[in-house]
Amino acid sequence: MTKHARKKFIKKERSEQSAKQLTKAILNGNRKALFKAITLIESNAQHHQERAQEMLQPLLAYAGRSIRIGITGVPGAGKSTFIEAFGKLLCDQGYRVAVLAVDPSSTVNGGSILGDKTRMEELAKHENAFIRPSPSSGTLGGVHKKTRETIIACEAAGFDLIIIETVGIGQSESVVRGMVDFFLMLVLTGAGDELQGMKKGVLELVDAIAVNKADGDNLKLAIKTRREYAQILHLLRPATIGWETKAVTCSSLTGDGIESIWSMIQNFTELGKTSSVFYDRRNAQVSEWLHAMIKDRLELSFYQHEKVGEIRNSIEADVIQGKLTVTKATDQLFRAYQDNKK
Ligand SMILES: Nc1nc2c(ncn2[C@@H]2O[C@H](COP(=O)(O)OP(=O)(O)O)[C@@H](O)[C@H]2O)c(=O)[nH]1
Ligand SMILES: [Mg+2]
Repeated sequence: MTKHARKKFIKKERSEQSAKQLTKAILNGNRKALFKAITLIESNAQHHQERAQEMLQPLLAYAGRSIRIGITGVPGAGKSTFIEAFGKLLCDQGYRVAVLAVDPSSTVNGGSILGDKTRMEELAKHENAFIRPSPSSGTLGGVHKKTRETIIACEAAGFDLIIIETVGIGQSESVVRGMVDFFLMLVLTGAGDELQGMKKGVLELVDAIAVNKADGDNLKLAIKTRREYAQILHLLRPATIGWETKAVTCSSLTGDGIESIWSMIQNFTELGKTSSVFYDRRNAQVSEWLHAMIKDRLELSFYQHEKVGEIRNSIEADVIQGKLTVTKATDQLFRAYQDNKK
């Protein structure tokens, strides 16, 4: 063995060992190990990614046993406050709850993470809770992959519920729908106004709408808003086969309606497991994840390809000037891509 090869071998041995140790610690529910694991998952460094994969592979067998809940809503709808109340209720009942925040806006507005942390202060202190703010960088697709892998690590560490908070900004909702079992949207009173600005499509992604802040002077209006949503939902396609999308009210401040949201989610899960809709969705989600990753990687490999890079601009110019059909241009680029691979 050359000196270099030996160095490489030792490095690999070491990282394998530490990945194994990490895997073991996670299975023991060690919170520090889980934090470390997520840091590895979120890192873009090649050697971190490799270690993350070594660690995740054996964890797979222990994953999948939680209920994954997505929470969306416009900023200010009360998501963090809701998660605090809901999470505490469940933690007090002995469930172990992990909260992951997928907040693409936090890259732009760094303050939101801090804000959320303070709002979930009590939950964060609970021995049964684990709170992890969103990755601070990456594309939507990248965040997606990392969050999914983080879910696996949290499940292997024994968390019964994984709550994913997202910001209602259109694109992130379908991403989160693709990784959760139950999707809840928090809304504010005055459905009319909000519905105008909201794409109908979002209502077809969620399993329930909760009109939050149904307390004090706002209670009456909240009840009215709930009814308006219920009427609209009747006209739309439900997100989950065999489940009618529900409209409810709740207050994260007084706690009203929070317990019944939990009963609703339990009911949803039981129904889905009996009919197998629950498992079918999970299977479809994993397939989608695989296909999305293949697509990402192919695209990257195509655009990073040297030969493709050399001819791409001139071919594109020909297309724009009407000298070449788009199909022919694609054929030429693919030929360059494939020739060089052989
Ligand atoms: N009255 C009332 N205020 C609430 C309720 N839930 C949240 N809030 C307030 O609404 C504001 C936004 O809440 P936050 O949880 O940060 O919303 P997020 O941006 O959706 O995470 C905060 O000032 C909360 O105190 C509620 O149920 N009732
Ligand atoms: Mg929040």
